[in-house]
Amino acid sequence: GRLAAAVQAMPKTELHVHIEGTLEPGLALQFAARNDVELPWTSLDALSAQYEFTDLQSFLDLYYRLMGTLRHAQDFHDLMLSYLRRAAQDGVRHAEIFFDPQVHLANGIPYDTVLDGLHAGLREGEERYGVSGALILCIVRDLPLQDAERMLDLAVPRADEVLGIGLDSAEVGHPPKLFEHVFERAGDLGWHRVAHAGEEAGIDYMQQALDLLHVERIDHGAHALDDAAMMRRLAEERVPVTRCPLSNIRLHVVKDAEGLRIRDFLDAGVITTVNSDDPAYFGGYLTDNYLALVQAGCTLYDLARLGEMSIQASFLDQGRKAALL
Ligand code: ES4
Ligand code: ZN
Repeated sequence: GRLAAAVQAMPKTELHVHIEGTLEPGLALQFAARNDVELPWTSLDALSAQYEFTDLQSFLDLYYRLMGTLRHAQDFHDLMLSYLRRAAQDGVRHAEIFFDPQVHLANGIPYDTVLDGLHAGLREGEERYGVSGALILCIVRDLPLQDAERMLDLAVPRADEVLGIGLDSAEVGHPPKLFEHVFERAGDLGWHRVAHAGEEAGIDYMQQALDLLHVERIDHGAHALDDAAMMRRLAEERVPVTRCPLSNIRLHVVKDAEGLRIRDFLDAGVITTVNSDDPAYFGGYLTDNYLALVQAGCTLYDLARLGEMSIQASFLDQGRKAALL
C-alpha cells in the first residue's frame, strides 16, 4: 500500500541483521540438496511448520541447524546477494551485517571460506543493487570463551575486512563481562564494538556492555525502559539502540507492538533504530518492521525520524551520512 511505499522510499540503513538469519527456508533446502546435508525436514511445508518459537533458544535451535547447510564460499555469496537484493527493495542504502564465524568453524568451514564468500556477495550486491555493506563479526556467547579468543586470532590477518565486533546468541547466563578481554583486543584492531544486551536479560547486562565492553551501540536494549537512569544514560551518552520489532514479538520478548514502546524511547531522546534481525525467521524484512510500529501509534513522521537516526547511528563517515540524509 501507500504507507509501505512511503517507508520504502525513506533513506535508511540496516544495523542489526544476521546474514544467517536471512536464510529463507527454500534456500536452505536448496543448499542442503546441493551440499548433501541431511535435514529432518525434506519438504518446504514440513520445514515451514517449524517457525513458531516460544523464546530465543527455540529460535536459535532452528537457526543453528539450518546454518549447517552453508558449506562453500558460493553459498555465502548467494546468501549475501539475495539479502542485498531484498534490502534494496526496502530502500536500504547501507547495511552493517552480523555473521557467526565460530558456528561455521565448528561445522568445519574455514574462516577464509566464509569471509571470501560474504565479501564476494557484498561486492556484487553493491554493484548490482547500490547497497553498501560491511561485516560485524559476532562472538557466540554460549560457546566456550577460549573459542572466542581463538576466533579473534583467526580474524587478525584480515582484520581490515571486518568493521566491528558483536556479541550474540543465548544471553541469559552469558554476561558481557566474560568477554572484556576479547572486546579489548577487538578495540586494539580498530574495530567498532557493539553487543546484544537487554533482549532476554535485564539492564545489568546493558550496563556491563557499556562499562566493560565499551560498546558504541546496544543491540536490542528492549529492557532499558525498566530503568529511568539507563534511558537517561543512553540519551546523554548518545548510545543508539538497534530495536528489532518483529523479532521481539515472535520471540515473546514483548507481547505485541505496543510492548516495544518505541515512542517512549523517542520521547526519552534515545537514538533509536529499526531493524529486521533474522528476517527469514520472524516474518518480515525492514519495511515490515517499520510498519509494525504503526499499530503501536507511530506516525509516518516518527518512521522518517527513525530512518534518519539509522543513518546517524551507522558507522559510515560523516560525508557519506550527509549524502544519505
Ligand atoms: C539472534 Cl534474535 C537473536 N538474539 C541473539 N542472538 C542471535 N543470533 C541470531 N539472531
Ligand atoms: Zn540479533
